[in-house]
Amino acid sequence: MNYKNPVITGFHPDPSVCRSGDDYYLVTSSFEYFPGVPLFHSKDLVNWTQLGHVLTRPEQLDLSRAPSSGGVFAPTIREHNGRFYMVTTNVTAGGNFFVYTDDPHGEWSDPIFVDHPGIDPELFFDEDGTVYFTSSSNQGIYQSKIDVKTGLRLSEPTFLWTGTGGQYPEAPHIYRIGNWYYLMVAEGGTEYGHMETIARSERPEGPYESCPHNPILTHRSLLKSIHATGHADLVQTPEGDWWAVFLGIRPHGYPNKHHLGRETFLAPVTWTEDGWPIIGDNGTVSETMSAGNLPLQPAAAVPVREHFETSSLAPCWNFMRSPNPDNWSLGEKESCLTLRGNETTLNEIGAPAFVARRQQHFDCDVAAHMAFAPQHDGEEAGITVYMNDRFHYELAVTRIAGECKLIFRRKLGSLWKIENEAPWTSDSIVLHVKATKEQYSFGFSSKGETPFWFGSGETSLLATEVAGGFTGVLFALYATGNGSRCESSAHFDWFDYEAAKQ
Ligand code: 6LW
Repeated sequence: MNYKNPVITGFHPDPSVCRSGDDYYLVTSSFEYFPGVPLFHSKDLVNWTQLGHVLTRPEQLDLSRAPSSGGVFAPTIREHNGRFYMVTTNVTAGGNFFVYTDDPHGEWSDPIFVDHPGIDPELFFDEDGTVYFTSSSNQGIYQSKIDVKTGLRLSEPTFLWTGTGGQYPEAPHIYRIGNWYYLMVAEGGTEYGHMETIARSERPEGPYESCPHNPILTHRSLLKSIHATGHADLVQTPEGDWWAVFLGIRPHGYPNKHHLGRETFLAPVTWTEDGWPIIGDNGTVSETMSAGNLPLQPAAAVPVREHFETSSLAPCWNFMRSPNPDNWSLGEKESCLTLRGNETTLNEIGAPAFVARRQQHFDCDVAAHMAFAPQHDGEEAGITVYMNDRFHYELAVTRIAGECKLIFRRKLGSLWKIENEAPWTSDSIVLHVKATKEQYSFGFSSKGETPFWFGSGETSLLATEVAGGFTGVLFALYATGNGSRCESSAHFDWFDYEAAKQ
């Protein structure tokens, strides 16, 4: 049987995986979005279901000052003696910390901060009980011993390895396999020069000897549909096979551009005769690969329509930064998501009324029914296709000079312009976005019938190569008072996300 890469599509970078029995758990980074660190479960490494997030409480995660692509960087997940640990960095508040749980389907602990520099931390539990904290700092990999109960550092950070000479050696992971300690890292930067390299030692502290076959994964300078492969983590199946999860991108057009962010890929790992792992086909991977012995079990399909009927939001939804509880509610109006805009606009480093899900398919249709009647000039609500505070498109109802209007607006760097507007008298509207690989089309209808198309924007102008940063495009329902708090609320009673049939 074959499987399709990426195994988790859309903005899901920096994957880390662990196994407990025949259950696999995987986390990805989340930057300025709340809750932090999406958490997935799988029985087969191919089909993943999002359980929720690791960092769900404001006490666990302060994103109030996180700029776009600040906040939570790459996490590592590990299981040790029945306890699960997730370690990461809040680059905007507090630095390195970990949380733990004995039930990955439940709540995780408050953060335990660790006074160790750098990003991309990992915890390695050695057989003698020593716990090593390893991270990337100052163009090198550094390690200290810690007390995992308190987070206190028990030794000074010491230098381990710089990798093979690529920029940004990062995402270190240590594995005890056979008689060796392997130290695997990403190098080259998370863009087109990305790669994965490995070294080994008889001791966790080194000295580490570089693998003669490095890099063990890279697509740099190859003619491939997948690029930027790297930032890998290894896992062994109960049957003894090894697999790697890692990030990659799917650029398109010329020159290359990608707008769905960095996604999570999977590839088999084979071992050379001299005892080194190689990822995929001699360090390269494809969109269709053999699942080998993996016991494929398709995950349940996520329903197209979100009815907002439950007391909490489904795991796919996200807020911008530390959410303001006054900005949103469920159930205030029956079976509706209600957004009440505050003064913050989508162009700022703040917490606007914003509830978003990732774009996970190049071709997809999004629609939402909104009831909204702006009472004051500047009150605005609608749907945004959002890459970051400087690059986004929106279709919205607003009031300008006493008149209610439907607008289509584009924010592209320093350009900010309403491209189309029309008088709007109804307090009910269905907003539509149709995405293809090249273009977003924005339209409206009254009950969800064929939309009247009202504006469009290139996907390439929201791409990472243009907009910068570490994230990918999200579709968000939002509201803003453009400088003051809205008196009028926007009510959304359904939201559709439908991948186009292949
Ligand atoms: C991640 C690090 C990186 O923590 O980007 O470029 C950071 N390298 O590995 C955000 O994904």
